Amino acid sequence: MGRLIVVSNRVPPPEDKRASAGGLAVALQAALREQGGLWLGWSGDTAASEADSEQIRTRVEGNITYSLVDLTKRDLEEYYSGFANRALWPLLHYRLDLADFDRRDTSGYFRVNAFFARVLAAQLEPDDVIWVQDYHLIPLAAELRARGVTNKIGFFLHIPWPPPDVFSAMPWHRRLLETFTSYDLIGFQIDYDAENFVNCLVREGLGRETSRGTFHAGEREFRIGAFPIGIDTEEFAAIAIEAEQNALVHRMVASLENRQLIIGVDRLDYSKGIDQRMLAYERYLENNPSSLGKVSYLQITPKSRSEVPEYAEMQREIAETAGRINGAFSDLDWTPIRYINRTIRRTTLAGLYRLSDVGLVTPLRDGMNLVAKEYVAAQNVEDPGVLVLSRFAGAARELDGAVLVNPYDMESTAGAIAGALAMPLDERVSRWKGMYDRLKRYHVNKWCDTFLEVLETPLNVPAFGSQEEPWRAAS
Ligand code: ADQ
Repeated sequence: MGRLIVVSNRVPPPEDKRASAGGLAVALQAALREQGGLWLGWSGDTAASEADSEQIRTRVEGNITYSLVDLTKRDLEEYYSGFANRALWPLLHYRLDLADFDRRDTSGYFRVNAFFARVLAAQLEPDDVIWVQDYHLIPLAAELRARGVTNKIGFFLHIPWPPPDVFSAMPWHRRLLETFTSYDLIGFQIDYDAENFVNCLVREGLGRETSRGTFHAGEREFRIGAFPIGIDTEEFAAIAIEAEQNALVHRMVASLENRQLIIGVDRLDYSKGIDQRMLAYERYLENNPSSLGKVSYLQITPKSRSEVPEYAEMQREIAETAGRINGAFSDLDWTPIRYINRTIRRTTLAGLYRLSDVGLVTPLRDGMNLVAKEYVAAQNVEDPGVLVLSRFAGAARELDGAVLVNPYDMESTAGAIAGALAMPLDERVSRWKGMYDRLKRYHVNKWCDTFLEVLETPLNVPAFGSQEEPWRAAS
């Protein structure tokens, strides 16, 4: 087996060691270490000119080489902030109302993908296996094929894929869809996304299924499947136990004064439904006057993508909602919402999850949602908290012990919060146990290994048939 080549928009920085890195970066690094390999992506720095962006920097750590590319300001505006984050992100999260389909951004997106392909093609060896991550880099395989690359290329989409009527609202939907047929394996988080994608291909007449999970388009055959991403379950559980000694966690316990705690943890993003969640909590307070002063809701939300106007607007709205609710309900010694706009160390976060009676994870749409999984992993076996989870998060397909809610329905989300806070211990334990066992089985390393195994399985050998759920092909 050749080297593994990972390509993603960002490459993890060198200081991103185990304590701070998320499970995904750690799992990909483990796979790279096992096979030896290369990780290519944007460095996070802006190049002063196009000529400067041609200077590729490399960093070698053991048998992993990191290949870092600087992008120009124009590239970043068009490819990253523009097409990726103002067209594809809202479109793939079903938010046509927020999508901005701009011609210049679109050509910037294809141009930067062609640039990445040129940089990668120059470093490839014949039996390298390439794994492309996420929506920033969809046309990469097509650009590589155009340069004569015949290596195996897989693609994994971390975010949802909508049905054809939503996707086809983008003026360049067919052009983008065509580029997918250059991959050997296209992976989605859950079967619903894979099904939607297959429907898009079929609707456009770009592919047909030849056998379970295998598709044919023009001269090419490729696979489509669902590969729900996991977390480093046992390690996260261990961090959460250690965090009981953490000084910040102690301060939090002291400040609660025996109140129940609800926690929400999300990047500041409209897909996460933070405003709607605060309104549901407000409804819970209104419907349950006896809870006033007895419950605290901690919402930890680091800012993200502030350069995109829709995000700045949303940031203002959420801060206003939190301020209004606090103004209406606070007492001299109690604030109903503690709203924090910063990143928290992974260890502290694990301790805070463990401390919380309820994990409130209510995205309007989410590919998977790792916070839901981390919350479950962090719980105390003897006295676990309750996960209240949106049915529109990919995680809802797996975490059947959660209290599932429709985040657009404030009244029933408020009811679910009340039910979760009052849930008896035996029910909490039995709901939690099934979820934790599942998270142990579908660890992030298993996600990584399974994807690569299917990618490397020849097309005439069944790759999905014998697999235990949830690794099932779209059919
Ligand atoms: P994201 O949209 O970023 O990921 P999510 O899956 O919830 O969403 O992952 C967020 C990560 O950031 C979690 O590991 C969480 O602990 C961390 N995080 C969030 N807030 C934090 C804070 N204040 N401080 C520190 N850490 C914080 C995309 C898709 C998801 C998909 C993932 C992985 O949108 O649906 O699950 O990729 O495939």
